[in-house]
Amino acid sequence: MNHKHLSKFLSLILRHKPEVVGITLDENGWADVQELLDKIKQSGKEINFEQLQEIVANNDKKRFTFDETRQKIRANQGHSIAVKLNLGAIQPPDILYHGTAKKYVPSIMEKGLLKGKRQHVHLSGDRETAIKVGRRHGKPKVLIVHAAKMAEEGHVFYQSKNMVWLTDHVPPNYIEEASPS
Ligand code: HQG
Repeated sequence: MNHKHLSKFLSLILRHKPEVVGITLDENGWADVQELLDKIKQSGKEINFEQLQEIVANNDKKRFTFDETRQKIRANQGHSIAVKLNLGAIQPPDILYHGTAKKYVPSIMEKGLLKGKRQHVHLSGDRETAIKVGRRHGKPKVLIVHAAKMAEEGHVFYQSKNMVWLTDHVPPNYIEEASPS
């Protein structure tokens, strides 16, 4: 498998369905590296430790991290299964961005941003990243989130190791439609 396919397969295993290769994650989302490699091979796909290291180091979004011993690996964010990432609450900047598809905007302006199947709502620190995230769903639309105001009013923010901003829910009153750039 090439880098992109392996990265997608690892996302599936480490964020959503470890059972596809018959492993389990611990409560903090860590998988045993040797077991992961063995079970991926048993599932019929080619992977070795060097490729895994390459993905951890060079993946475009730094989606995965080893522990200090390199015996464990986990996804930095994006989980649908319940894992405790033990991220500390952190003060967000004034404004964060959410990239979505145009077709979702009416529903978002009504209900706010919902985390859906994931553990958090995902926000980006810059508009360019938000456009890329939105494009995954259709014609991209960038929404401005008044994050500092949210924090002031009691909403908690986290930042994943790969710099994605996370929160539980963004009510509509903190969301503004960005003018097309
Ligand atoms: C939308 C990628 C209707 C939301 C990215 C999004 C990210 C609503 C979709 C990470 C809604 C969920 C997550 C509402 C939210 N009504 N639609 N009330 N509230 N939505 O994929 O944020 O490449 O679960 O706007 O970079 O797109 O996988 O979330 O369009 O960080 O590493 O519902 O995934 O990272 O879609 O993406 P997703 P997301 P990776």
